[in-house]
Amino acid sequence: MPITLFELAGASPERRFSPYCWRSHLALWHKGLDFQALPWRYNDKALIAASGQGKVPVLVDGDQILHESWDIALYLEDRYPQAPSLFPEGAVQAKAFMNRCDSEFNPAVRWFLLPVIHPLLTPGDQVYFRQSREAQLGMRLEDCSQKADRAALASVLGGFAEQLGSQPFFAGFEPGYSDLSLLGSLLWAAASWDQDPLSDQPVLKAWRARLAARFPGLADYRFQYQL
Ligand SMILES: N[C@@H](CCC(=O)N[C@@H](CS)C(=O)NCC(=O)O)C(=O)O
Repeated sequence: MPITLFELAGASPERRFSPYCWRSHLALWHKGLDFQALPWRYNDKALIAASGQGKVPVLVDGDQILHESWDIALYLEDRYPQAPSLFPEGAVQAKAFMNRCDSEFNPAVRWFLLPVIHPLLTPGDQVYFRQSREAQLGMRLEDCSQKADRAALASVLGGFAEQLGSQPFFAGFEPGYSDLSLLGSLLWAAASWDQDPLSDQPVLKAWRARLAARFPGLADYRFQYQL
């Protein structure tokens, strides 16, 4: 039985916009593993109940059921050591970089994304998304744009561009989980928002094009602009 990845989808099944699910999806591609990536919606909690929690990504590999994108990456590295390593940069560095994506880029971009994701969801998921996100944020989705700060986003991206410098990938000469983490977050944006956060970031744009070219399967999914 092939590996199964449950990942968040909009009303259109080829619109996948979870940054965490993309990390697992890209990790499976990076390792060259055979897998099926099944669309999952917020209201499909029963489908992943065996994982003992209610969030995706969920990976099923034989009798192993995993959740948490980082734990999935560690599992794949351990279970499939003969496939290309996910951590050429070292697992500690990769985790630190992933945490930086989660603590710097994701919070800066989410104000642009949350309002545009809502209409892309199934009608049932629209209700769940509005209730859960508005309760978390303490504001209406429509008011998120007041927090959307282009200068703050540009400053975060500038920091990433500086770190990349003249290296081809964040992990070094070859891509690693650091690269997959930031690309995962950028695919969250690309799947939902019609504006490219990298439009004024030539260094990162060239990095993304280099990395995306490694994953021809991206062509099967729906993005708002050319990566
Ligand atoms: N730390 C987790 C985060 C997973 C997560 O938040 N997934 C979201 C989709 S982006 C989810 O499934 N949310 C379900 C819900 O809000 O009910 C990971 O890295 O896997």
